Amino acid sequence: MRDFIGHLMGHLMGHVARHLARMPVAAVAVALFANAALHAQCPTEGDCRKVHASPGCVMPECCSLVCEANPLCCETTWDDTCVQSALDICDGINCPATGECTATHATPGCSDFTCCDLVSNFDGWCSYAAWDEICAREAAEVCGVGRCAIDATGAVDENEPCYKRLNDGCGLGLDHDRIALACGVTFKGRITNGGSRDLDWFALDGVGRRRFRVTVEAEFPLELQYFRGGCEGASDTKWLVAPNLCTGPIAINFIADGGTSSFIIGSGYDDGPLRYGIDCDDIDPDNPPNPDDPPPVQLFGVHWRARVDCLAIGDLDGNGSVGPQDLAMLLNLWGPIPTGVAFDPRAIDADLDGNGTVGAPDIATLLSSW
Ligand SMILES: [Ca+2]
Ligand SMILES: [Ca+2]
Ligand SMILES: [Ca+2]
Ligand SMILES: [Ca+2]
Repeated sequence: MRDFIGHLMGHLMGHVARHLARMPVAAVAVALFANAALHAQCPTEGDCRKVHASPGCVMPECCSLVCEANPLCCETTWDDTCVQSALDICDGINCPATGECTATHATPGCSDFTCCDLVSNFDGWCSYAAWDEICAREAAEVCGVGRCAIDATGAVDENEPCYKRLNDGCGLGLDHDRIALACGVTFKGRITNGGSRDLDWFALDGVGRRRFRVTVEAEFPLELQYFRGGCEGASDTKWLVAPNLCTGPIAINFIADGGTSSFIIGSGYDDGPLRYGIDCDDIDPDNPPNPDDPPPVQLFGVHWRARVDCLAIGDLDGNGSVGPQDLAMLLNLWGPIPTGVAFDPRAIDADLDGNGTVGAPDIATLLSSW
């Protein structure tokens, strides 16, 4: 149902509607609480939606909202009036709630406040509609993972302030708006999704098929794409990889097609892009923040690091030379490339000429780069 609604809304009203459909609770909660400390007595024990003898209740924001309106709820007892206020005011604030965070359940929210709050902050659906399989997967990917910090000393900066979009490829037009590729160079940059979603595009354009290895690490949920073609006409996203958060560098050894193609760093999961939760505190000199604006939302770090290596096309194992192991790998993969299975860029690609089959011409190509 969620997929259907998301899909339908995406088609009907485009990006904005889809964004809103997934974001209502987080946006409301952050707007409400960013500038306000929690009420001194909140949170305490007891379900906000049920009468209990002790003052206060377990959901921090809801407890605060109710006690601001009716201080007795935090001073004497959580009675019928407090429950009624909670039901009226706290609609959609469901952290914590019944149910394991890593297990699917039909009700919104889950039992671990920190995890429930984190996931709901970037996927409002989870504390608004139901804790579905996507919420459970997101919880498994991000909850309990400490903040990771990457070391990008000496790397070449993408030079894109958080408030500008300078290398966003088809978002701007490909001609000048991608990071120029340089073999053997480590780049660093930041991804932010406050305002429009940041994507950092690398230009891989060239004559003929070429092999690259990209080694990437990030402080945020990382999404990698290979985009084939220009912005008009028949272009497509050939693959998408979303490794778990903070699991260290991942290396992808792949063959790029001849002509125009791009490698894209963004933020997201297997289930979709991350559109919320990595703001950045760069100040835009032309548009400084209003003191009444909520502060940046920083659920994750913003930094990424990516090294691009240009390999010989016959270097299947990516060890820097073409030799017997590469030939052995090619022979192992002899025959037609299976169709109808999702392309995995981490799989070894031995179809050096890209004709859909690993065969004699590919051996010739491999030997020519021996
Ligand atoms: Ca960037
Ligand atoms: Ca960018
Ligand atoms: Ca090799
Ligand atoms: Ca071939």
